[in-house]
Amino acid sequence: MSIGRPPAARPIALAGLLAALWSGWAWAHAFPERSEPRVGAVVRASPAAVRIWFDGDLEPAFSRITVTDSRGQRVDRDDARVDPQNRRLLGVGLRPLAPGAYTVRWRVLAVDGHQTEGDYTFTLKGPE
Ligand SMILES: [Cu+2]
Repeated sequence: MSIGRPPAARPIALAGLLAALWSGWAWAHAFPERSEPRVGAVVRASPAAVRIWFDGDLEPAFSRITVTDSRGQRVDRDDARVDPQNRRLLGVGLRPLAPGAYTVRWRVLAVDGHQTEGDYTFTLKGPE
């Protein structure tokens, strides 16, 4: 079995990811309304945190975000939590990031008892 993959596979994989992402959101019970960084964003400064705002209240004990770099290494601070002042807001702190692509994975339990999950990417652009 080959562990390499042709360069052409990457855009196809990303397109599939986006399709899964949007269809997942459309059918979710608590689904994201917006996020920082935004889905697919290219940012110039290392963000201090990832935050996702949902359309319904979350169960804090079963809602989490992880962020990984292109090698699959965790770059979040493992401190994901629902904001006590806003139970629709889930956030996690980030370590200082190097330029590159990052994947945000979230899994939440809505107060109606339904779990949803998804992922998206953002890119930290290096100096020109
Ligand atoms: Cu539901």
